[in-house]
Amino acid sequence: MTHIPAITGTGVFTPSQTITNAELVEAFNAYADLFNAEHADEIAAGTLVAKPYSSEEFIVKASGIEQRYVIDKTGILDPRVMHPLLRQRSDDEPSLMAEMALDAAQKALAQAGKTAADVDAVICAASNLERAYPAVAIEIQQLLGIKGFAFDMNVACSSATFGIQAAADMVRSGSIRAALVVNPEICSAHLEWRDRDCHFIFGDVATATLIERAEDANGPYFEIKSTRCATDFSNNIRNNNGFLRRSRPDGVADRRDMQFMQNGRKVFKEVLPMVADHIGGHMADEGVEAADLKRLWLHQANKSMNDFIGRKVLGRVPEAGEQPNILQDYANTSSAGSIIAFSKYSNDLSDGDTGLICSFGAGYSVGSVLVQRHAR
Ligand code: CO8
Repeated sequence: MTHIPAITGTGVFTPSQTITNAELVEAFNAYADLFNAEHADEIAAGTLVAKPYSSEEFIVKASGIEQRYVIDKTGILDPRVMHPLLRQRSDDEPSLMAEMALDAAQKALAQAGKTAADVDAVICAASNLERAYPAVAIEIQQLLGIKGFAFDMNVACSSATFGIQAAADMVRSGSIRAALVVNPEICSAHLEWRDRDCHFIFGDVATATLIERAEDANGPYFEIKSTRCATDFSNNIRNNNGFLRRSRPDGVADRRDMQFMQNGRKVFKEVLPMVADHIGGHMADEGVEAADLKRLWLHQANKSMNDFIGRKVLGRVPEAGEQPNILQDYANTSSAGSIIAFSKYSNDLSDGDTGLICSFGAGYSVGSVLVQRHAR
C-alpha cells in the first residue's frame, strides 16, 4: 500500500554569534596587512602578489549577503588565525553536528506534534561530515531515541532536497512511517577565510524536516506532490580534502584546495540555465503553471541568482514575499538555505496553495520538491 508523503514540521538551529560584513572586512584587511608585511620582500621583487583588501560594498553588491551566523567568530576574526576554533570533543560527548541537528530536529518534531516514537529513520544530509564513521545520523538517532535506522549522505548544497526525495520515497512505498532529514552545516570550518573571493560566502546553521504520511499529520502540512533530482559533473565547485590526504607523497596537510574552491563566475553562468530548465521541466511534467505557483523557496547562494531564477520561472519579476531570501542574514548555508526560507516563510500559505523548494550547487546538483499546503 502506498502513502502520500508530507512535510509536517521543520526546525532551524541558528548559532548565537554573528559576523557583519564590516567585522569580516576589518579582520580580512588586517590579515592582508600582516601577510603583505611578512612578504614585503617577495612582493617588492615581484615574485608574490600583494593581498588586496576586501570591501563591504563589493560583498553586498555581488552577493546580497549582509551578515552570517557562525559557531565561533573569535578565531575567524583573529587575523593571525582566520578559521573557527572548535574544541576537540571527547568520544563520549555529542558531536557538534549532532548537537546542532538535535536542536533543529526537536523543533521540527514539536511543530508537527510528534515524538521520537513516531519516526523510523534519520537522514543526515550535509555538505561535510565531521567524521568518517560512525554515521552522524546514527548518533542523532540515538540522542533522539529513535528506533529504526539512520544514514549520512552528501550532495553538497542539494543534500536537503535529495534527502527529502529519499525520505518521501520511503514514506510513499510504506517502508517507513516517517523520517527526519537533518542538515547541520558547519560551513565556517571548510571556508577559506583568507581568500577575499569567497570569504564572505558562507555561514553555519542546521535545519530539520519531518516527512511523514499525510494521513498521520496532526496539523497543517505540505503534501509532497513530487520531487526531482539531477546531477551533472563539474569541477567548478570543489574541495579536495579527504581521507587520502595523509597518503599523498608531498605530505602537505593544508593546501588551498583542501578548503572550499569555486569558479564563481562559471558557476553563476552554468548553474542558472540548469536550474531554470530543471524547475521548468519539473513543473511542466506535473502540469503546474507559473500562475499556480504561490511561492519559491530557493537555494540561498546569491541574490542576483535568485532574482534571475524567480523571473525565469514565473515569467515576471516576483512580487515581495513570493520568493523569500534569507541570505542577507544567514549568507549561504549550503543545503540548509532553501529549508530555512521554507521554514520561515511558508505557514501563511492557504489551503491548496502550491510552492516549490529548489536547491542547487556543487556536483553540479539540483533538487526540487513540489509541495501543496493542506490546512488539515
Ligand atoms: N572585495 C573586493 N573585491 C573583490 C572581492 C572582495 N571580497 N572578491 C572578489 N573581488 C574582485 C575580484 O578579484 C574581481 O576583480 P577583477 O575584476 O579585478 O579580477 C572582481 O571583484 C569581480 O570578482 P568576481 O568576478 O569573482 O565577482 P562576481 O560578481 O562573480 O561575484 C560571487 C562573486 C559572489 C562568488 C558570484 O560569482 C557567485 O555568487 N557565484 C555563484 C556561486 C555559487 O552559487 N556557488 C555555489 C557554491 S555553494 C555549494 O555548492 C556548496 C558547496 C559546499 C559548501 C562549502 C562550504 C564552505
